[in-house]
Amino acid sequence: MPYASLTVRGISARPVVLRLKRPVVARIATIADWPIVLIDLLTEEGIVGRSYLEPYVAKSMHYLVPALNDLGSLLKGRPVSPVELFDAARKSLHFVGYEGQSMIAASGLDMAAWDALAKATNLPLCVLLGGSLGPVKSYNSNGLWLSEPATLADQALELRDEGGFTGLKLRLGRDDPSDDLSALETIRKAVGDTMHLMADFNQGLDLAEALKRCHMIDDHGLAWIEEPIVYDNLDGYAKLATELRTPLQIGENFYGPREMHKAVQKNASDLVMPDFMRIGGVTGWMRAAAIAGAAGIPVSTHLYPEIAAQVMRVTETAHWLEWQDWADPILKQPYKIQDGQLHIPDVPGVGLEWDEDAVKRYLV
Ligand code: SMN
Ligand code: MG
Repeated sequence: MPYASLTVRGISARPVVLRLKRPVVARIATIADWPIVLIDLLTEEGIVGRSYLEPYVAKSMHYLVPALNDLGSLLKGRPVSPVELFDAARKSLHFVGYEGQSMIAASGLDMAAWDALAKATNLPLCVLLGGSLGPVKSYNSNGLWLSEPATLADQALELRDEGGFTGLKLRLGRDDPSDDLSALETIRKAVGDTMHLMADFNQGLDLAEALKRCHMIDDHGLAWIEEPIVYDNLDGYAKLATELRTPLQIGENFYGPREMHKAVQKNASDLVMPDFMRIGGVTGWMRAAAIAGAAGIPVSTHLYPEIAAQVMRVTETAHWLEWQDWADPILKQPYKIQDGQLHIPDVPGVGLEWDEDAVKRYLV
């Protein structure tokens, strides 16, 4: 039978804002309300590809939603071939620049296109990509923000028990470095030596401070130290990576695989963790994962646990999936965590369905 592709009809993008159970309190921002853009890629054949974007800043949805609608009009009538749609979307925004909102919109489109294609072939996305259904090792990133160190022991246990996790991420960058040390020690005492602990400074330090403060925690057996300095100071990262024994982790701010390639060439980190709305969705991830695989660098994911689980099943140097349940309130069937592993449902595509009653409540 000849191959009949799906045809793009358009994109529907809806902005919602959810209240976080444990607000983000990081060195660079406090976020209590979490913006999400729900994307439906409509096809002439009736199949709907779904994805979402989490752009941190609610106001940015004023620009993202029209950008997605524009991509829908631009691509109307084209076959749903995700790599070609992604490249067409990128080229259409070439003069705007390759980073920022332009990449974020193209990434949202890309993830929805892959979902549509997988649904059309009746396969889970990880199977379409050449892998198999199965669990993915995850750490819990739902909390341990910059709160009072004494409160963190109970929270760490709570987070561990949300899904039998063997890894937890905490945030560092309090004004007084000794408060960071107490936070770290309190958590370590509560969860014991076998727990993998990741520590994220959220770009909060300058290089001189980072050298000092990372050395202070360098013998704490951390799984990694993440983003101590501003994300694009790759020379600074290369210096830190040389100085520290603890693995250095960066990548949630790589805009596309080429930016990651630059970081790899500069030996800017020991580990990488691209984010799906910045690396270029599934297409960008596959290209970036090939670079990391060739360089022998372990790859972890950032946000978007559902897409993350699918691609980690086919990622050569897959390391840790970052588990966050922040989109769960608008999902009909959130993914399940068990024994510290995320389980991919046996359904065509990615398995994202919106809970329309919840969407009505949170629509802005
Ligand atoms: C992060 C994620 C989401 C909001 C703020 C900070 C963080 C991470 O950098 O790596 O989870
Ligand atoms: Mg981070």
